Parts: sequence; structure tokens; C-alpha cells
Amino acid sequence: MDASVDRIADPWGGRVPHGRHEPWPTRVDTYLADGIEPHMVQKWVQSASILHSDGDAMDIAVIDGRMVGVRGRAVDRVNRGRLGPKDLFGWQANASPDRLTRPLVREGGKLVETDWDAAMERIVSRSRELLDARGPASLGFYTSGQLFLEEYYTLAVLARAGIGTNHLDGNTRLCTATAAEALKESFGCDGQPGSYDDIDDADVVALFGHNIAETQPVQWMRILDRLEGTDPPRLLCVDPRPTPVARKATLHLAPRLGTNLALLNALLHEIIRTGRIDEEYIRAHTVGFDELAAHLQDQTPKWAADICGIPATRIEQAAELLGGAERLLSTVLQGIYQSHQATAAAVQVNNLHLLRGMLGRPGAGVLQMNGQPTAQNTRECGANGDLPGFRNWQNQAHVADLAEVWNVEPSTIPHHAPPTHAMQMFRYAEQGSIGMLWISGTNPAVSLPELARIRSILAQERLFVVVQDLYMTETAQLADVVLPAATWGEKTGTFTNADRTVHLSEKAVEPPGGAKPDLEIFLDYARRMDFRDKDDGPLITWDDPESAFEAWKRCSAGRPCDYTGLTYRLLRGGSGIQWPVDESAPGGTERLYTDGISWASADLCEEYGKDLVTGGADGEAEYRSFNPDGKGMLKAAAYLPPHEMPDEAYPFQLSTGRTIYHFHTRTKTGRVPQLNAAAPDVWVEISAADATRLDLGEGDLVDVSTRRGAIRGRLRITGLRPGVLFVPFHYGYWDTPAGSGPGDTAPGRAANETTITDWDPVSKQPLFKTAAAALTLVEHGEGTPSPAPTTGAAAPADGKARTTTLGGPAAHVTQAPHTAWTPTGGDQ
Ligand SMILES: Nc1nc2c(c(=O)[nH]1)N[C@H]1C(S)=C(S)[C@@H](COP(=O)(O)OP(=O)(O)OC[C@H]3O[C@@H](n4cnc5c(=O)[nH]c(N)nc54)[C@H](O)[C@@H]3O)O[C@H]1N2
Ligand SMILES: Nc1nc2c(c(=O)[nH]1)N[C@H]1C(S)=C(S)[C@@H](COP(=O)(O)OP(=O)(O)OC[C@H]3O[C@@H](n4cnc5c(=O)[nH]c(N)nc54)[C@H](O)[C@@H]3O)O[C@H]1N2
Ligand SMILES: [Mo]
Repeated sequence: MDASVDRIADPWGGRVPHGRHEPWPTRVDTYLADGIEPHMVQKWVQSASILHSDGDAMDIAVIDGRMVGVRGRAVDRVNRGRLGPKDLFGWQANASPDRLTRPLVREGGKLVETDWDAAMERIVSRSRELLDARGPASLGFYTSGQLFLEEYYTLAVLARAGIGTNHLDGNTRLCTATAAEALKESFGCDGQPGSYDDIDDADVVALFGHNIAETQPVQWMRILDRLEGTDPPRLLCVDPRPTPVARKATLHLAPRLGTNLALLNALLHEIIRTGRIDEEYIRAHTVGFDELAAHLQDQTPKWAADICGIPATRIEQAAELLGGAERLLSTVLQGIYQSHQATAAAVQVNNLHLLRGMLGRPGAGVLQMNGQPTAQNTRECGANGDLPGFRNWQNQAHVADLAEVWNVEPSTIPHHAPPTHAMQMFRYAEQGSIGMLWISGTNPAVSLPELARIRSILAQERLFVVVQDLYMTETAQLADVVLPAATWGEKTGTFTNADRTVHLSEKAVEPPGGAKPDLEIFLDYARRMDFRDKDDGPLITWDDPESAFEAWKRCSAGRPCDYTGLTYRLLRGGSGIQWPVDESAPGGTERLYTDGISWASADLCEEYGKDLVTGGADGEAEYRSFNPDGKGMLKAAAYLPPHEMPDEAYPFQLSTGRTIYHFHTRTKTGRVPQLNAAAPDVWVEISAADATRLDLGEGDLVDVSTRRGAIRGRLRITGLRPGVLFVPFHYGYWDTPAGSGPGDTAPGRAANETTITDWDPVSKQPLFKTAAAALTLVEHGEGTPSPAPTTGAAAPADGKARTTTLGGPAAHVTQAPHTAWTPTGGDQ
């Protein structure tokens, strides 16, 4: 019998005990709109989720050209039918009545509706003016981790070879720049070593700054299922918040914010000291061991204990857990990536796996996670600060090879300097050297640090801003041209999740009004700009998703992310497939580095490496001398304290992040009744000890301020580390009453009013997780509940919130009983 479960109240649904070394059984989750029965559905259209980096495969239910629900795909390797709350309910945002349906242009200070021709011509004429007067470096493109592969590749070609600008980056800079950089530093190249299947075989799973329960809920279901099966794994959780992961952990370390590197150094010190390393693996597959060991000599647990605020014995216990694992799976995410020594710390997790030979075997792997659903493609296609196909901008042969694929002169592709990172692009826009900024699929007026500054940059008269989005976002409101985009379910394309699984997502319904797929918009621009190759043929030779995919395959050939063996046909019907997929691996590749490190030789690698403390770049000669045989690289880094430490005026450490119910700036989830009701407004988390000390209670209205700005919200008292405050970053201003936005006098509600313009020197990823902050009481709650959910990391410390997060009948989801999972290739 199918079960019916309120998946707002119980986000992870029922358990299916899952024994070690066994395939994870299926459980098919289906949600259909009120009144719709399965037999009424006219067609099911294949897709996967774009509300996190898991790649949960699903079919979209369609009746009379309208989406009416979704169902998990049982055949898929990633989720085996399961869906998370955002997957289940999120599709409803597509049909929101306030979707953008016509282009807008600014006239006399106001945005007014126009047609596509007029809007595109305005962009083209501004592009030409700037190119003529100031050259390609006056144009910048800031894109997303949420479009499709075909769209990024087209954008990368038109920006890098058509315009010839180096200013192209994604919001992946805020998200997974550190994942990519850490992989380059250790393995020479981007490319996720591990696989989600490692969860089935690991005996220890270590999660570093990763609240997987709320941010990749389906893989958390897999871990929960293993915890109930035979031979369950032990979990290590490193996180200052009492996340669901922390609650299930064998060992939970809650470090002081921004001290990850000290903790990791001490863990590695202990592991080396106690001889829990694989000397043969180290000899065969790595360089740098002696330097690393020497550097770690005095980084004892006792030394780290004071810095991290964790007893030395707990650090020793953690080292024992990691050092004793037979098959260790580690995951790393924003608790590590969004801090001042992000890459340095992420690399120490790679070091842990290299030192212990924990790579390339079932259960032994590292997942330097992605966050956004298609961030992997932004990186592969070179729509971030890299060249397409993980090519090395400093390697002339790589640039020449790319020039050949595009049939342009190598000099056409800017490679005199590293591709410009997003924070630098906004700096150039601030200084005036960038005169046009084309923003697609991202909402920087809520998601970038120090919002007062970002708003003033985007509002400048001299900066021409194009925004391509689904809704009138906080960023679109500051644009000169707004282009209405079609999205997931309204367009076809592919994307790749955090474990290299490529999915096809097919068009299920028509976009609203005149909204167009991002691919069509980019192709239209390229046509109007008449970009040419070196033989005067069109630079861009494709005209739809599938031909764009075929073009990308040629660009990926022979590179680590080789797609040459994939086709739309292969991706239809069955499971997603993990790259590389080529002649030698036609069914895809489950794990990288099964036989040593394969992409780290100087001729192949994506980058020659950087100093982990300063970010200073190495050249080819330095790389060759450090790593002559292309092995895994063990790199050491000295701990430095966070740039902004608490003081008398700002005594707290402030962190920001996510809840399970919302996606980023809520443009989608804020328009979904079940999700929005579960977490309707911003809140502030504080530890029970601090609340008692300051005589504060649940629901009290407080201001959280930093040297940049302030926000106002209601308190939730949790088991958070004392001295820390936490604020979700989801809440901007589009759905607040007019006039209640942020100003110099009234506090706002977007967490980034408070964050700092500062980044990791190596990956250039901004710091969202450590700021010095002050807390002041505005008024006591007098019984008003906090809007914080009671399910996840925000659950009340004493278990007694004044409300409980429930979804009610509107959130009931069908869960089909589990069956054994039978893998299928495509072509079914
Ligand atoms: N529900 C939901 N899921 C999402 C998203 C979403 O918006 N909503 N977004 C997707 C995207 S793009 C991303 S990038 C991922 C992010 O996924 P996560 O990284 O899991 O999410 P965050 O909440 O940003 O941060 C994770 C944890 O880092 C901890 N942390 C903060 N400071 C430190 C520190 O100094 N050290 C350590 N060790 N931990 C620290 C926080 O307490 C928090 O629990 O989620 C993806 N999935
Ligand atoms: N304080 C703080 N700030 C953070 C973070 C944090 O943890 N704390 N996390 C950072 C991270 S990891 C991330 S990933 C960023 C996310 O930051 P953003 O990318 O700015 O957040 P989103 O709300 O996902 O914005 C995506 C925009 O694209 C639009 N969109 C969706 N689908 C499509 C499409 O198909 N086509 C087009 N053209 N548009 C589309 C949406 O409507 C939305 O406006 O935020 C970062 N900022
Ligand atoms: Mo992200």
C-alpha cells in the first residue's frame, strides 16, 4: 500500500533499512496537485531537480499543457525515486501569475514593456558602442549555476571568442569556486573523485561544514536508511549548528567559526603521528609528504583546541574515527568554502584521503560538493573563471586546442591574465571600466555580500545592466533591460550533478507569454552581433539544445569531462550517466582516480597551482619541479585567524546559510504555498546560553548589526554554539510591503546587508560565514512565535517552540513501497 506523508512536517519521509554493500532500494515519491489522480495525467515528461546539486531525477506530470505534479524516477542511480520537499512542491512556482512575460526597457527612469526586437537591439547597440569606444574589456557577463549546459557553452563561446572579454563568471563563484579550486590544487584538475554510491559502502562518513540533511535531503535519506540497516556507518559532523546531521552523528565537533584549517591540521597531525596512513599509496601516488608532515609537526590537538574552542580529547577522538575508517567518505561544503581560508581547508580534506589512500574504491571517496544544480556545467563549459573543458589558460597548447575547436585565432581568446572573478567584475563596474553587465539566472542584489554597495553599483547611470530572469527580482528592478526567461520544464537541456551524473531535462509545457529559453536569447544576441570565426563563417553554428550539446561534445573531447559518448537518446528513458563517457567508458565512469591520479601532469592539468595562504599563482616551471610525474599533491597551509573577530562593539560571530524549505533568494520557493508557509520570514538563531545571559526569549524581535548594515528578525533559541548567531540568507524584499526595504535608517531582512566584501585569496569565494556582529533587543516577543521552522537545524533547543512546522493536507505526498533497485542504462 502506498503511504501518504506530510512532507513538510516530515521532510525525509519513511525509512527503508539499507544494509552495507547493498544497492539502495527504491521508494517512489509522487506529488500531484489537489484533485489530480494519477490516471488523469496525460503525459509524464523526464527531468531532474534544479533546486540543489543532487540531480534528483523526476517526471513532470502534464494535463492540457499545464504542470500538475511530479514523480521521482525509480530507475535513476541518484535518487531511486525519492524526492525532497523542494523537488516535490517547487514546480508550482513556474505558474506564478507574476512571471515576466515581456521584455522591459528603462525609459525616463521607469521600466516599461516592449517587444523582443526593441529590447535586443538596445543591448546590441550598447554592446557595439562599448566595443568601438572602449574594447571588449568594457563588457562583463555574470551568469548562474542554474541554467543548462547548452546555455553556458553558448555563452562561453560568445563572450570569450565573440566579444573577446575575459569578464565572464558565474554565481558559482559564491558557491563552488572552492570545490573546483581544491580539486585543482590536489589533483591538478576539476572533477569530482567520488560517487554518491560511496554512501552504500562507507564505514565512516565525515561531513565538513555540510548540512546535507537540509541541502541535499535525498542523499541524507540514503544515509538515514543506512543508519537503520546492517553494519551502519559512523558519522562525523563538523558544524557549529545543531543540524540534523549533528544530531545523528557519532561525533559532533562544533568549532568556532572560521577555524576549520586549524582543526583539519590537527586532525592530520594526529593521523600522521599515530601512523594511520597508507605509506605505499603516498609513495606511489603523491608528492609533498615530507613538507606536509614537517609543517604539521606542532599542530597538535592541544594547539587547535584553544583556537577552535573544542576540547583536545574530542579532536583526538575525531582523528581516531577518521584514521580507523576502512572506507572513508568525506563531503565538504559551505561551512568550509565560504570562509577566509576556504581552499586551504578544503585541500586538507583531500590530503586526508591521499594520506590514507581513500580514493577510487567503493566507499572511499571525497565529495568536494557543489551546491547549485548545474554549477558543474558552469565550470566545465568555462562560463566561470576557467576555460572550457577544464583547459589551462596558462598552457599555450590548451588555448591553441580550444581555438581550433572554435576555428578562431588563439589570440582571439583572452588568456593574458586569469579569467576575471565575479567580485572583481563588480569592482570594475564600481570603478567604471565595465560599462555593461549582463546578469543571467542570478540575483546579486540579494546574494552578494554587502548589499548597500551592490545596489549602488547596479544603480549607477553609467552602467548598462541587463537582467535575464523569470521574475521582477530585486536585481531586475535595477536593470536597464529585463529579459523574460523560460526555465526548467519549459525548455530542454542537460545538466550535471555533484557526482558527475548527467541528466536530460525535457520541455514539458510552453513558457508563459513571450518568455524565451536562455539558449534562444544567447543565440539571438550572437546572430544580431554577427560573431564570425577566422574564415568569416558564423562563430556559433548551432541553433537548438541538441545541436549545442553536440558542439559541446567536440569541445569536451579528450578532456576529463569527456561527453563524446553521450547523446540525448542515451539520456532518455533510463538513469542519468556519470562523465567521462567516451569510447573506453561508454556506460560512464563511477569513480575517478581508481588507478592513481590521472590529470595532474603538467601537460594535462587545469592549473599550475597557487600558494594556499596568499593565493599567489605558480607557473609551469614551478609546477613541473614540484610535481614532475603528475601525482596527487599534498599541500600544507598555516592557519590564520578570521579577518574580522568579535570585539566589544560586535561581540558575536555571525553565520548565514539555509533551511530545507527555501532555495536561495526565494524567487521560486517563496511563490510555493507549502514551502513558504513552512518558513515565511527571516529569523535569528541564538544559543540557549547566550539567550539566558542576555535575558532573551523565543520570538523576541532583535536587530543584528555589523560594520556594513543591519537586519531585524525574531529569535529562535537553539543548540547552536555559544557566541554564534545564525541568519538564513533567503529573505530579500520582493514580497515585503512597498517602502519597507532596506535603507540607512530601517534595518532590512536580507542577511547580506551585514556581510563583508572579502574573499578566500585562492578561490576568490566570498566570506558569508564569519562576521563580527552585535545583537540588540527591539522588543520582547510577548508570546509571538519565531517564524523559524522546527524541523531542521533551527529546531528549538528545549523542543518547545510555540508552533510546529506542519504542511497539512496540501503537503501530502504518496510514497510507494520500496522495491529492489535495478540499474538501467538509457534507451529503455
Ligand atoms: N534547501 C536548500 N538546499 C540547497 C540550497 C538552498 O538554498 N536551500 N542551495 C544549494 C546550494 S547553491 C548550495 S551551495 C548548498 C549549500 O549547502 P550547505 O553548505 O550544506 O548549506 P549552508 O547552510 O550554507 O552551510 C552549511 C553549514 O555550514 C556551517 N558552518 C558555518 N560556519 C562554519 C565554520 O566555520 N565551520 C564549519 N565546519 N561549518 C560552518 C553552518 O552551520 C551550516 O550548517 O545547498 C544547496 N541545496
Ligand atoms: N549570506 C549568504 N549569501 C549567500 C550564500 C550564503 O550561504 N549566505 N550562499 C551563496 C551561494 S552558495 C549561492 S549559490 C548564491 C545563490 O544566489 P543567487 O543565484 O543570486 O540566488 P537565486 O535566488 O537562486 O537566484 C537565481 C535567479 O535566477 C532566476 N532563474 C531561475 N531559473 C532560471 C532560468 O532558467 N533562467 C533564468 N534566466 N533565470 C532563472 C531566479 O528567478 C533567480 O532570480 O548565494 C550566495 N549568497
Ligand atoms: Mo551555492
